[in-house]
Amino acid sequence: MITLALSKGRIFEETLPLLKAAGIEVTEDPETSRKLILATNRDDVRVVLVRATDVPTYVQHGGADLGVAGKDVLIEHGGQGLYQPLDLRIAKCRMSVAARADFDYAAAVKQGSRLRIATKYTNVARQHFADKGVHVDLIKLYGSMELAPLTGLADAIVDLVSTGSTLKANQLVEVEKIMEISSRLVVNQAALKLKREPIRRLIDVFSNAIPQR
Ligand code: PRT
Ligand code: MG
Repeated sequence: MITLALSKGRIFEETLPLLKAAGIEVTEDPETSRKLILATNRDDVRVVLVRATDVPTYVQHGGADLGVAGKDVLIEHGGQGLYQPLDLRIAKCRMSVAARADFDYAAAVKQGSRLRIATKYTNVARQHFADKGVHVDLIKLYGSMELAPLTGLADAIVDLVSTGSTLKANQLVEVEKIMEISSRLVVNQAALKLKREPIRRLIDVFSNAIPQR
């Protein structure tokens, strides 16, 4: 049995075409079913649904053989014990710094001001500002980062941006791009040895089915 860990939503949706290329069809819809283990048309493949941030943990500890996780999630997790053979180029977005339109980020950086940065991505943020030589106080949040600059909790946020409409709706502007983000295939290292053939085959098919945009 091969167990694949996916999160509901965009990662599940965007992984489906890759699975299809491998002849795998998930026979239940995660949006309507309450099941956390989903069967497929293949007796030897199943999908487990976990929170996006839990995918690396499941795969690292063998709760799943493979998984699909965003680069954002992998950097924060650290990637220990994970083989990362493929950038699947799905669930694309970017990690950026955003602030209120009336906050002069460039000037604050230039003056060497200490910035309060709210984010879920403390590892990425710490590294980014250290590289720039900017002193920051990091405020760890678990969601709704956009609210932080609006309430005075922080000067700026580090968050994912795709269309930009969430920032716009909250009168925030993207002031700096940090990195491009996409999702990777992650594989448990022991599974790679014990189930080498079926896992290799999956990696090969996925690799040929990756969107080229
Ligand atoms: O949503 P939930 O709390 O259940 O979990 P999650 O946010 O961890 O999962 P999910 O499914 O939302 O995201 C899974 C992965 O998709 C992330 O780890 C990213 O690698 C990737 N991804 C791609 C995104 C986005 N695009 C994205 N736009 N993840 C989140 N967003 C959010 C962003 O945080 C912001 O709130 O969407 C909002 C911005 O979108 P725009 O289009 O308004 O700019
Ligand atoms: Mg989300």
